Amino acid sequence: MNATDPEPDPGLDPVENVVATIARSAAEIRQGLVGRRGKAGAENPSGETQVEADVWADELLADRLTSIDGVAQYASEERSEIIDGGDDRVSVAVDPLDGSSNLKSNNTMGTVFGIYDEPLPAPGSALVASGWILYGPITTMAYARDGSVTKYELTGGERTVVEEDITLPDDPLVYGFGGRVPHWHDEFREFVREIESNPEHKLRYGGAMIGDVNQVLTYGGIFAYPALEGSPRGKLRLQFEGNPIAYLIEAAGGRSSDGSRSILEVEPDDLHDRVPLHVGNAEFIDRLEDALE
Ligand code: P6P
Repeated sequence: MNATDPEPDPGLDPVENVVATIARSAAEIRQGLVGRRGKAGAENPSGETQVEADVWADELLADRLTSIDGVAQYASEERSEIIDGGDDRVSVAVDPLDGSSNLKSNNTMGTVFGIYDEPLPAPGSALVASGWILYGPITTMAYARDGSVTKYELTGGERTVVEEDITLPDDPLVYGFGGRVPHWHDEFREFVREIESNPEHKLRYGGAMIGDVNQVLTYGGIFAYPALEGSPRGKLRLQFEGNPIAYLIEAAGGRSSDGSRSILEVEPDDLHDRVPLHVGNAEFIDRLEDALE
């Protein structure tokens, strides 16, 4: 850790130290995006072109989170191997910059994290906390632990609670679906048509899953990046995106599904497994699973 790194607090348990360190790093990550918008000349383990900020944010978080007592493992969407510091208490999986393709166009991006109490790769049922930082007009954090979701505003390394015990609004408003329409399975396409047929519902799809999911958390609705013709596991990663998002949305009273069951029940084979991701109001996810049966 270099001199300017925020110091972990030995008085906090590892989970709170991880969350506090990520929150304290958000302002620096946001500032560090400037000047790091170019291609890094490499691909991540999922075969996606990395931008400089992907690599830089991953190295910053790896350095800080592996320095925390109680953190056994650090894994990231941007690196093929797990940093394994021994049999300590928690394992941290991070998508350092979700939606980094939005960097060039200056649109919303985020940092997604999941804290597991089992070695990785692990099912979402092993999560003890998860959340995300959103680099929007304001830098915010949504954080789930012990079945409760809290939202913070982050300014200069400090975090201020702005909402506690958050639940999805009962009347779903927004929807956003990834992948190309011609590649959607017929049953999914039919489900989407039903959602779109309600004039109350509004399309929100911004190219960074975390921005779209945060809209679902705020306004109610559904976000999905489904199984596609030719990509049966969809695009999003189970450890770094699917599980943390599902854990938080379920803690907020919503549901998640891989098409037939909660994302949190999916047993991983590999660290970089993809998963068809559907999250939102329970009524929508129930209807989706009926449609895909
Ligand atoms: P597409 C960003 O690269 C990401 O992983 C998610 O944040 C986002 O929802 C999705 O991919 C966008 O994928 O196929 O629409 O470009």
